[in-house]
Amino acid sequence: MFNNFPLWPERASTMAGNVDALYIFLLVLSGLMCVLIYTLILVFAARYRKRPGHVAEQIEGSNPLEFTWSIIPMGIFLVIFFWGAVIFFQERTPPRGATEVYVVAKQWMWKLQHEDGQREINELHVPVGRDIKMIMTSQDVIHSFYVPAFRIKQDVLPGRYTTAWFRATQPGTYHLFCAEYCGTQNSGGSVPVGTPSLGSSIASSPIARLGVLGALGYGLYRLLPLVTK
Ligand SMILES: [Cu+2]
Repeated sequence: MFNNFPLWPERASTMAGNVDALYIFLLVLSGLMCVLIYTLILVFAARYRKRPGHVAEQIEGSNPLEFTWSIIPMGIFLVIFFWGAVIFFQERTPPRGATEVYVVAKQWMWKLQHEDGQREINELHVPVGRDIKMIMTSQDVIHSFYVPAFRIKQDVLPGRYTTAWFRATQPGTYHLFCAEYCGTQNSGGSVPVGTPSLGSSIASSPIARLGVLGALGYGLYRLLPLVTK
């Protein structure tokens, strides 16, 4: 139903539904609180307005009231905390056996290299239904790998590796943005998601097809100690 809602990007990864559910929960909760607070303001303003013949009565606190308005919000905040934490850990923990893609960001492009050495620029061809883990670094400034349809966004920093992962759920071509203001031309790319057969044909292409530089880069990635499985 939300796929046609213009304020929502497409949902094309296993994570997208979870992130949206939490977001919608926060939106509805904030909306309800807003309505409740403004309604009470209006009701109390009318009910306890200054009138001739009425003298204000001093109210000296109430323990049940204090406990109620402390415990109920605390419960709600804890729900938000644990729900958010579960999604955070899912997003931060690439599944074992994920297919690795090496990503180097630079002004202004994404350079991506598959496990078998195949390279792409500003495009990441992946199959549906496979876990893809990006191991990323930057050649110059801070960039941010952002695919709205997958609900993933991860800073890409010079001198450090960061990772992100996703599993695409439907074929299509999705925007790949840089979500950092990294220069006068923020880089933009796409993630074409194909069928499993397309993906396996990409994955099975021989490393021998690489140029010398590509093979060197592949070897360097393998050697660097920070690249983890
Ligand atoms: Cu950038």
